[in-house]
Amino acid sequence: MATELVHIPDLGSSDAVDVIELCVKLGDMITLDQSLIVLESAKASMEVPSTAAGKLLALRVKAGDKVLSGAVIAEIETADAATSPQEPTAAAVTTPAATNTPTPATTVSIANTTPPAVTPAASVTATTTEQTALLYAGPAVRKLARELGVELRDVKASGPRQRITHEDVRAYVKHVVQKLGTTGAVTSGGAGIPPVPPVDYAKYGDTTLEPLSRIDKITRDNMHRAWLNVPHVTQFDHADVTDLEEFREQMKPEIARRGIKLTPLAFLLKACANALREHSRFNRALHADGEHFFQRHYIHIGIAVDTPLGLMVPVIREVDKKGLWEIASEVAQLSEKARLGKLLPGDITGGCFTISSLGAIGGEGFTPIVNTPEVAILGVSKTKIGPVWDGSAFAPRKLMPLTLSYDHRVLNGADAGRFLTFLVEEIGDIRRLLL
Ligand code: CAO
Repeated sequence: MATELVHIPDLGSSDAVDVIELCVKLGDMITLDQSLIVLESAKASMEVPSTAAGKLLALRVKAGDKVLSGAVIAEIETADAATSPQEPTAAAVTTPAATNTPTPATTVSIANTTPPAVTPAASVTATTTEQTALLYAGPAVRKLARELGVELRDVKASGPRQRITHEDVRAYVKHVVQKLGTTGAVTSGGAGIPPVPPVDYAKYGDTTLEPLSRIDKITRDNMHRAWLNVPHVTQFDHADVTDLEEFREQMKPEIARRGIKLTPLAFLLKACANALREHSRFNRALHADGEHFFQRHYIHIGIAVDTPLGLMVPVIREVDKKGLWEIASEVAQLSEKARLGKLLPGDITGGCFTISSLGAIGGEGFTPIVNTPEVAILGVSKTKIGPVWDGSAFAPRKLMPLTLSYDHRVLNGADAGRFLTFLVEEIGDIRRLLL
């Protein structure tokens, strides 16, 4: 018998994330890849799988803790591991040795603590007593709350030691529904925005009131923020993808051999990386003081992914330095992770620009909302065959509709015209992607 330590994987970010749920309890027999805990950042939640199989001897974190990459989360007694556990340094864990039951009295307030140096070994930081106390709920209750889109901090606890029960969550939902009645009055965001008048929908037919999912709530807030803050303008064009599609057709045997799906999106990502390099104003972000801008010197591009959980935007890093196969493979991996709800904070942050492709779904064009603080976003619609004048006659060509929405505080119409024209040229003649 030996003991193995399980760590928080590389989150791809130096920000601490919340432990929102423990999925296992002491003494459980753990299988490889079984989810041990659930982490949640501002943008996503993720389950941390076990890297060892065996009996759970100790949990070093508890719900409400904040953790960083590399923190030890569990000790597992394995049947055949040869190594003994490497103990974290004394400074590694600032919360008490974790048990399944959080003990608010022994948690340390951040305000009273000098934060330890951030090293993988010193990665569990303390939470405030208040925060921990508010998060007293078992995994099943947390799951229910997540499914119903309920913030646990809004729920009044009635269980022993201020524990939130299933009933508390249901009572909260009932209370909200009663409060809203059948009108669903939508309040104004303030700042002089006129509120939408309430409507008694039940007057017109049967209705039910359903909660938004957590990801849908995040999208709601992000879109509203971008819509209110960013003066949007959208530029339209078509790229002639006849040659690109012919090339993809020729590549079919190699696509099959490599097992990597080479869709137009990989070409678009590469073309956008070139466009961002040539038109660096598109790689700016406004400083909050309104007097400066940040000029990014890297090219990370987000792709909007439609998932059963809601809209997510994983980010492909350093697109300018990658080849088409590598990009295509990352698109497949990240969109799969998004669909499984397994994106890590590092997968969804740091984007410079976004592509939203509805090409596989349909439509002739749409005006995407800028993923602020980025300053532009490309919308891609379904390729159709259309007539193109070749100087003497109309020829049938494959045309891909492209729309570019941009933040008019940072970019002008002429910038957008140049950027989109450049993109159309790159996609129209894919040899240019090499330049
Ligand atoms: N025109 C015609 N066909 C297209 C196309 C286009 N513009 N873009 C892609 N296609 C084709 C692909 O080539 C593929 O067909 P083949 O297998 O024959 O090559 C098929 O459509 C399916 O593509 P896909 O969706 O699997 O892959 P993708 O690389 O085009 O897109 C992803 C990946 C993750 C972007 C996509 O699956 C997705 O989630 N799109 C939705 C994005 C979204 O919701 N945007 C709105 C956000 S705002 O609410």
